[in-house]
Amino acid sequence: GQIIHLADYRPTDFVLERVDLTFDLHPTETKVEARLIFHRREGADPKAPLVLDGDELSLSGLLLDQVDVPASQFEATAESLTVRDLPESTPFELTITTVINPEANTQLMGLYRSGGIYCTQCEAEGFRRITYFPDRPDVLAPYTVNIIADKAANPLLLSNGNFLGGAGYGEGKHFAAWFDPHPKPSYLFALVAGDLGLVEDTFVTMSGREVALKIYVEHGKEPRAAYAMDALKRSMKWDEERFGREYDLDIFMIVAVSDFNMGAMENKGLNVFNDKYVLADPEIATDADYANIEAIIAHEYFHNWTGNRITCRDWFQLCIKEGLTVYRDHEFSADQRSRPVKRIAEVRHLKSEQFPEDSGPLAHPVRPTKYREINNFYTTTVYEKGSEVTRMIATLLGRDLFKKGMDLYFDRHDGQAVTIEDFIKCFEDASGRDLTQFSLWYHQAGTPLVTASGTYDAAAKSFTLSLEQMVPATPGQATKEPMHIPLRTALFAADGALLTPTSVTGAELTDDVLHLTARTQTAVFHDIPSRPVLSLNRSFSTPINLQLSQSAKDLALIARYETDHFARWQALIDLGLPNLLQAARDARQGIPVTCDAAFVDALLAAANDESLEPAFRAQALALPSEADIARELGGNNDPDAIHTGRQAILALIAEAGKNIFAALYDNMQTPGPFSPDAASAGRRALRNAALTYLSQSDNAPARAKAAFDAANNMTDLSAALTILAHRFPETAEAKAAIEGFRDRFAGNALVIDKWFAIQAAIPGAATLERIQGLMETPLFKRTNPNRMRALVGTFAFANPTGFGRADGAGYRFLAEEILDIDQRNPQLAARILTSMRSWRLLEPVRADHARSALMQIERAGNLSTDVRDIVDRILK
Ligand code: HT7
Ligand code: ZN
Repeated sequence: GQIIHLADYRPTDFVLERVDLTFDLHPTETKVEARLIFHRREGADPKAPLVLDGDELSLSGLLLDQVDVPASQFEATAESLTVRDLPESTPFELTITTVINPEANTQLMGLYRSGGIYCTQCEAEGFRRITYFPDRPDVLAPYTVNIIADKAANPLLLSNGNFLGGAGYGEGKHFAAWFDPHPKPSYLFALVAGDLGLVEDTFVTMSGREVALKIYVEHGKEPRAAYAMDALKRSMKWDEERFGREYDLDIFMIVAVSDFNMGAMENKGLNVFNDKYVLADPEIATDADYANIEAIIAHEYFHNWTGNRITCRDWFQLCIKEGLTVYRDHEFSADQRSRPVKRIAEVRHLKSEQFPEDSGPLAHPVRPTKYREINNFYTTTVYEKGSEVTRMIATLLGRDLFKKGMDLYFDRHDGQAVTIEDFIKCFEDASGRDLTQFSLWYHQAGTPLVTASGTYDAAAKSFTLSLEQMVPATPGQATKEPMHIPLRTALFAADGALLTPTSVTGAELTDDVLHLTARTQTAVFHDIPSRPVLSLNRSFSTPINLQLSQSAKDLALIARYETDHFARWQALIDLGLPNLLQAARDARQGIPVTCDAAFVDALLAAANDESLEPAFRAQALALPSEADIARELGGNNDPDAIHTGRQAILALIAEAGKNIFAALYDNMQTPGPFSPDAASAGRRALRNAALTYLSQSDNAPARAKAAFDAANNMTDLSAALTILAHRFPETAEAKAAIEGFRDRFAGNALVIDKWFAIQAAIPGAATLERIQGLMETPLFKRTNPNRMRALVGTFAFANPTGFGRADGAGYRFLAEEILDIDQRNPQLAARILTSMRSWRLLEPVRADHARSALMQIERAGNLSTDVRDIVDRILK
């Protein structure tokens, strides 16, 4: 794997006019005939050869304008096909034949066969595993696709675009033809064939066209696709109303498959989904599953405009489709559910996933400038920080100018493959604002640290806010420029009333957005009648670490009176965090853990406040995770001490809030039939949070066991099982629940993944042996990415005390698993390996064990480029 540099980008010498593909499907010998019409680009070297990409391919035939190409005119290897002496100015047709083996494709990239279904995954560079091709996103063409296959085994033959027709083909075969008129890059190509059940509906677009909606799932699972269909229709409507985007084909299809490397894929008109993100009913899906399905269905659908109609010029520009589309799906979910609760969940996720990436060895800019393996750049920085950067553009411009900029982007670039610079220019042109400094958010890695302090001058009635920003060094970027940081800001009086200054000097303030643009800046708020309480970075308007020392009293005031509910939640976190950090330190020293009453009181007040929505109250009760505490401690971390300290704080809250939790547990029942709506989900979340605290103060499993026995939906059942397994793993109640759950759901792999994941996250050193035992059960399948992620992934990413046990056995186990997975599925192996990215924050004994395990991987022969890239960067 060589390093690819953004600076080396240049357009192709040949323009691809159209693509005509014929697949003769066979489990082990699929014949692919690709007819490609090219012409030489104006101004290109008239002698330049045509060089096409391949990956593990072998060429079976090559025609130029229907005539055999002599061996002297081309050269074919597994990785490329080079054809020389091509016409200088006239179009020509190249017919390329390859034979590929879908059954043997364990990487799940290109054309593969799983569970009897043929399916493709072409992003980022999978199409080159099907045929030789200019496999890069700036080569766009309309596609015709003919599929021939055995009719009995494959009644369904699907590809992108609109259906042209089909017929019998002799010898028990049949064929179907599809045409996609919208020019697309190869990464959006898709083919699916097999025998699946169908759920159908229709959607009438804003201009009155009827679109056929089809979701294909395993036979018998059709009723479980109803929620996904509903989410799809809501997404289509929302994109019309909010962004003016109408769907553009006669048909939109989703296919659910069980072997898939990621969540889903936005292939034009034919989305392919991990079945985990399609199938739901109350018996098998949690409220979190419903929310994920809604978000991912929306995300892939929204790509039709942000990604498909307008795509990336090269893979460095990935955030132009991913960051923007995540922003769009976040906004969709915020509109469908509760905006503040959604924002809290986003920020929790950003801080627990993206912040560690941005402060560790894998840190990279939202728009990177080099990569060795593009699969390793589908990161939380490109996706989630990319979304935050888009959100900041909306914050800077305001709703109307942001919309004007988006409209301009759609008008100006429809049908093109573009760059971040093109995207930003649309907002500059729409608003007249210079976004040069702002664009550093795309180019500088690292989470900025903003240090703030305020002083009140009673005589002058002014409040002075001193701000300083520092962007930490990251790999390859030692020094940084100051960024444009938009901080939503408010001041409150002692009675909770909002204080509005008559003017602000020293920094621009637009509405409630204070613009920090210099390294240090002092903003003075004038005509403030009394000492104000400062609420900074409301709604998390900018993804920074904020250092602002505030008294417990001030934080409690924000937690009670802020009109921005995100800021209320943040204030509760800020009240609680010092206690959790001190608890970890005390636990390490063997000192008894204590907790400030101000924090406990504020938390219980929020939990008990009926004017707040239950989902918010549940978020307030969910303490920062052990990983969050480790990140905040910042080094020399002992996972056992962090766990012990956090549990002690939980116990103190549980004891103090006994009566409140008991009342909540009784009052938050959701009467009537199950509904996945956000309000009902919020009540369940609050009730299960109460159950967690009650079980802590009971110090006995009876209440959780009763909840497990009474549960009539997966949210409650899995919450109760989690309490039993995590808190009381050695009791008869926990053992019976674990077995009962398995016996009840043994036939449903997606539910068994929950069973695996719950057990993989049981705190403590003994979990490793449990996992090794579970891997030997017939319910576990090594080749399935969902199973691997549920068991090995959860252990490595979400079980600090088990994975990080002091003898290093967890790290050694992971190293061996990574080497094994890498033989079959490098993309999956590399992704799970990123769980080691924060190893340098561990205390020295564990850090040594972690380093040895990483070196064991690094020393292994025949590593994939994917794993080699990650292990090298993590160790550097
Ligand atoms: N655009 C897709 C990202 C993706 C992917 C999906 C499935 C398998 C492999 C993949 N490589 C890249 C999904 C998305 O973000 O919408
Ligand atoms: Zn996406």
